[in-house]
Parts: sequence; structure tokens; C-alpha cells
Amino acid sequence: MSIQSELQATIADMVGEGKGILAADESLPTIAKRFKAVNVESTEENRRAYRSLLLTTPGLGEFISGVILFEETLGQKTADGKPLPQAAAEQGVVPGIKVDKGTIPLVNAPGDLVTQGLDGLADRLTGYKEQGARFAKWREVYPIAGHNPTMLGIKTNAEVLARYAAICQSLGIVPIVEPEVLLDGDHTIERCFEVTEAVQHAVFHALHRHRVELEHIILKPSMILPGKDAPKKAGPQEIAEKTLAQLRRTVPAAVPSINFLSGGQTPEEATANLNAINAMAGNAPWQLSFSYARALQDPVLKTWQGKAENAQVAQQALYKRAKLNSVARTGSYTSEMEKD
Ligand code: 5MM
Repeated sequence: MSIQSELQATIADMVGEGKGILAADESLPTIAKRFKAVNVESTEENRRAYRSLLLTTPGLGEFISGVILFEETLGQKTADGKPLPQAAAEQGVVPGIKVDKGTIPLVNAPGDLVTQGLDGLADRLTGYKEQGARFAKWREVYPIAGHNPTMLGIKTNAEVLARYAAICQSLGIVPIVEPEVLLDGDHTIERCFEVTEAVQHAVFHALHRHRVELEHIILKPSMILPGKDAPKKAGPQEIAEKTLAQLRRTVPAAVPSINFLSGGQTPEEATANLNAINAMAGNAPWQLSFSYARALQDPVLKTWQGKAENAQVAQQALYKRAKLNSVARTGSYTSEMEKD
């Protein structure tokens, strides 16, 4: 199969009607934090058991078309010895891999960050592909504060995202491009709009410079939201209106799918906001979907609590959230459905 056909086949499998992506790619410090909140120790066996629970959820493939894994998970197996990427693939869920190596401060841009991991990326991707990964994910992070993000931060992060995406495509791996404007702070929704517009404008400019084929990427952005400590809150209507207006300004129609991250919203908020976005989307050129970690997994972790006897009910919690987000893709979700 040519690289082009391979990329197209992966996009076709991932961009299904009514489906979204499960992000289960928490790095070791992040999963330790998530486990600690429910009194579970972050051992390799507990991480294997938890991710195995997620990927073997009965019916997961009805609503989930792709799963982002952490490097360790690619090599782990279910209790009966099946590689976890294979367990996902057998449910119709395309396995992918987070390939960035986290952020460091960006020199000469105090307050801004830049993501590491480009050195040796092509070799790592070749190995991940042999283990079953068909797509990759890389996240750049933009904090909003007084002077942040700076123009240096915006341009540097865009360049890194574009270099990552070009390397992935050259190897037949679909890149998820994730520029996350952080929710932390007391900034207004208007400031989030302004920053996100500048960030995405720079990202698409860099993708063009690096000749990345927009038809073969998935964009994973944050929604347009007021900072989590902002005195003035916003409801789903305003969030949807501003998120769509911003995306129309910056995202070319060639991009097949926009899969939002949840970024610290509650599971119910993330579903209600995705629903409002789809209800208002009209003839938007892209699919508008989800790639949530916390907004899909929080209820699962709270139910599981590290106990094998809770695994089945925890899987039902994942099934429910995946289903409700699938309904939100049609704009017909209501909060009443939470009670089912
Ligand atoms: C922003 O984080 C991504 C989406 O998660 P949320 O829906 O919870 O916002 C997620 O894929 C993220 O990249 C992983 O949780 C891993 O984060 P770290 O920082 O451990 O790489």
C-alpha cells in the first residue's frame, strides 16, 4: 500500500459518523496523579489492568474509532495474553501513540513552554508502527497570562508541531495536531478567542510551510472558554458560537475532523459543549468530534478504584460517556440523558 493510501485508510477508519477518540495516553506523572485521586498506586500492573479494562469495554467500538496510547501500553497485554493494541483493533478502534516527551520552558520567552521529542522521532515511529500504531499525537501547550503566550512561543510551538506532523506523514502515520490553550487563569472568553486564533493561524501557516497534507491530519484543539477562575462564566451557547467562529477563521476546509480535548471541563460540561457546537455547526466543512481523556475517564476511575470486582461497572461508565458524546455529535444530547 502506498503511503498516501495508508494515510487515507487510517483517516477513513478514524473519522466515523458519530464516533470519537479516547485519549488514554497519560504519561507516568499524569497517570500517577489520576490514580492518586482514587487511592490507587501507579504500578506497571495497575496501569496494565486499568488500560486493559478501558480497551476491552464491551461495545466500545460503537462510539470510539481511535485510542491514543502511552508508549508503555503498546507493549502490554490483557490478562489472557492479548497485546492491548490488538484488543483495541479487534473492537474496530484504531490504536495510536502519544509521541511527544513533554514540555520544558522556552528560553527567552518567560512563561511559555515548548514540547520536546523531535530528535530520533522517525526511528521511534517506525518501532511504534511495528507494534500496531497507525496514528500519533503531539501536544503543544499555551498558558494564558499577562504577556503569554508570546509571539516567540506561538511561532516556535507551531514550527515544532509542523515538523512532527511532516515526519509522521512521511512514514504513513496520521498525525493528531494538538495545540492546547490552557484553561488555567482568570482570563475572559474573548482573550481565549484572541489567543487561540493567533495560535491556530501560526500552526496552519507552519503546516503549509512544511508541506503537511491537511487531508491527512486530525486537529485536536481546546474549545473557546473563559479561564477557570474567570469571574464571568459562559454557557454552551456562547462557547459554541465563539468556538465555531474562531475555527472558521483559522481551519481550512481540507481538514477532515476536529476532535476537541476536554481540558479540565467536567464530563457533563464537555458533552454539553460538544453538543451545542454540533447543534450550531450548520454546514461546517469538518467533522466536530471529541478526543477526551478526563471527560471520558473520570467516572471510570472513580468507579474502578483499583478493584477487579468493580471493573465491569467501570466499563459501563465508560460506555455511557462514550455514548453520550456520540449523541452530542448529532446535537441531540440533553442533560436528562445523564439519568439513564
Ligand atoms: C490535554 O490533554 C489531552 C486531552 O486530555 P483532556 O481531555 O483530559 O484534556 C491528553 O491526550 C493528554 O495529552 C494526556 O492526558 C497526557 O498528558 P501528559 O501531560 O501526561 O502527556
